[in-house]
Amino acid sequence: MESSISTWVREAVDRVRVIDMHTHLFPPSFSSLWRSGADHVLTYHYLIAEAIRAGGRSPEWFYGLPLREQAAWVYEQIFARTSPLSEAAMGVVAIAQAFGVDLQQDGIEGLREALQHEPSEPYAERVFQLAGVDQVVMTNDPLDPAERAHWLKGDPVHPRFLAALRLDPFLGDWGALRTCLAAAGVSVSPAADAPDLAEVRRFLKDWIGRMRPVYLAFSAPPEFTYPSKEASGRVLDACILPACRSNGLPLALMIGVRRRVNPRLREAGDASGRANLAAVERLAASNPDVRFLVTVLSREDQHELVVLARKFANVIPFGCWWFVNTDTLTREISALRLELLGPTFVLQHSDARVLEHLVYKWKNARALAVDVLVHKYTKLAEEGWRVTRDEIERVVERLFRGNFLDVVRSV
Ligand code: FIX
Ligand code: ZN
Repeated sequence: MESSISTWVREAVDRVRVIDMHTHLFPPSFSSLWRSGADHVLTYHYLIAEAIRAGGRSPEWFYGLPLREQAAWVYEQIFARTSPLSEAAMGVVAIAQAFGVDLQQDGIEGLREALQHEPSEPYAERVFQLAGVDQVVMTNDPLDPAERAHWLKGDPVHPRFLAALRLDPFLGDWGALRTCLAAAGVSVSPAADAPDLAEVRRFLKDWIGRMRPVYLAFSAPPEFTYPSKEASGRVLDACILPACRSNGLPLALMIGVRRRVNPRLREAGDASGRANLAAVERLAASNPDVRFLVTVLSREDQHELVVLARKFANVIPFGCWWFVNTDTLTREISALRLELLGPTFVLQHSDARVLEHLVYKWKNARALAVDVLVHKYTKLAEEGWRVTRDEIERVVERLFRGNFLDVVRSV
């Protein structure tokens, strides 16, 4: 029985076509935002933080280099001078292997030759096939001028790329939001009063119509609280939640990020902190008609989130985000979720920033699913349950795509 279970799980996990519910990827038509190729793979902000630790140079020196030299320097610190043992470094080794590059023999030049830097539909297709991914969800910021330009030009969105309307600035400081909105041609007063909130609602309606997102989302610091009398609290209650309701869209919350604790490191300078999950509890309790996809950044919050999800069916935990997306922690978190929720969560998302990240992030997610599911199904069989191949396939399908599709379709 044990060997059948292991074969059935492995085969189901190998075969499943993933829906990746959170990435930072863009389709080839959004050319200025497209990221692929060896130099981008090597300058992933996870690796920049690690290389600067190891290499003894300042962030200012590093960011002063052109992209190719940054990549070569990261390569030197992490791959040439030591073993690439971190999660992100091993990811590069896995990408190289998937593209037939022997990194130790061919080095960075081998990787540059095998991976394509320019936007290309056939290349995107090849990477999706290698990763076994069907569709990815982007992170779409209507206040980002570069991104806005692509949408306003009407650049076509490839069907493999789904949109998610990302609203971080709407949950931040009202003054800063006013400035961003003004740049997008929307004028609101310092008061954040009813007419201002009506303007924000109009802006969201307009962008939901243009992007056709599968969910709305924001990331928040540990201090995120609900309800709140601040302007951000009013925007959430009077604009974002109504937009979710009237469009039948879930809201994704990514809580626990402390942005730019080391601003010199730029994107690599964010850290994590413990969230206030009582705020999520109040949000879920007061808005039972909205579904919340929730991920938390600190390891310490994972158990509380799962317990909360047991109490509120409109809370759906998703993925192991960023600093908890490691070999050790994804197993711990996914097993915990299965133990307290059964297969009613979204197993993983990639957070890919560079196209080829899909390859290693999903390879890791598949390996974690095999480990956790073989263990659980073996235990289930020992308890006397006649495990079938069919039920394993259904659970794998739910964890890698079905649960997410149910959330975005069923509201
Ligand atoms: O807020 C987010 O979506 C984060 O995932 C990113 O901002 C972060 O930089 C990242 O890439 C983590 O994986
Ligand atoms: Zn992200």
